[in-house]
Amino acid sequence: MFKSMFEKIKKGIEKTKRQLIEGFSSISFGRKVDESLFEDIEAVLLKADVGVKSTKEIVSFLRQESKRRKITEGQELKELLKEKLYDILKDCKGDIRFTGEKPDVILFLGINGSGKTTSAGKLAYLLKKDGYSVVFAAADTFRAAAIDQLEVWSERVGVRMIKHQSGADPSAVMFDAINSAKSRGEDIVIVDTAGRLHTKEHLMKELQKIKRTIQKFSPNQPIETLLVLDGTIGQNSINQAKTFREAADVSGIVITKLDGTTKGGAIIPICKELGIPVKFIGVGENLDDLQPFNPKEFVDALFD
Ligand SMILES: Nc1nc2c(ncn2[C@@H]2O[C@H](COP(=O)(O)OP(=O)(O)O)[C@@H](O)[C@H]2O)c(=O)[nH]1
Ligand SMILES: [Mg+2]
Repeated sequence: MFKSMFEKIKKGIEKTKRQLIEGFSSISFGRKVDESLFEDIEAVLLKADVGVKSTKEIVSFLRQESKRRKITEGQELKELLKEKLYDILKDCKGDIRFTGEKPDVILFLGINGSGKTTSAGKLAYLLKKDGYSVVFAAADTFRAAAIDQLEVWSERVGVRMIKHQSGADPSAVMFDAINSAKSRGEDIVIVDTAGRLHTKEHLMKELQKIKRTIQKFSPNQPIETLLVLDGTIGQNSINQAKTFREAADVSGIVITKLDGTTKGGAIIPICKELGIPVKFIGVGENLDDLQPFNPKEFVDALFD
């Protein structure tokens, strides 16, 4: 189980890995440490969208620390680099914080196309596999197609879904979904929201209304407000995330599409600059393509 998950992550971040590894194999860690090796590492990190700031920090750490430890072999420098990446990412993780209230509510936020509905579906699959009963709230009522898309996931995963007509008030859908789950004693409501982002004020109002509705049931909810970021836009997602962070208490980040991007290195500045744990990564479009983010496995997979 653990092994297959590891393989999956490896496969998922293959493109990122290729970007890093190909760079590394072309420079070859099998040589002595010299100035050009640092330059090559720097170029590779920048290409993987680690960002100027983090890249500088990493490379200057490598320079100083390799001097201090009297490292002369490229292979040892590679280990030092892994150590540093792990050090940056190690606290950037977290499990879902269940309260055991029935239902616990998990809210998905993010702009259109970031992967909210897909991640909601995949998370439902993971939770169901763990024995939880899950209900979807189709609170993206903006487009009929959005409701249909969630419905497809509800059939695939085998979980109930509460929906209204398109154009209905998202809060009303949520209210019904929570009520319905509560009366049946079900464990978790997963809320799929619309990704409209007119203005910050608009976003804030909408999110506050959603929150008020949820808190009519319990002040402890939602247990998670997960912000979904599209991994293919790399570091550009950071500003987007800051806007959402100001509008809502984002408790965790989901980075999607890490299977299809060379910009997966952006997870490093995302972790450093936002101070919000990355709870899951999306590595494909199948049911089992959502992984709890595990920094150690992630770094190992990059260098394996
Ligand atoms: N390759 C890949 N595609 C994904 C992933 N997550 C979402 N997608 C695709 O991204 C597109 C937008 O996803 P969707 O869930 O509809 O985004 P939403 O608008 O935020 O709900 C869809 O075509 C998904 O299949 C992922 O982890 N990997
Ligand atoms: Mg959607």
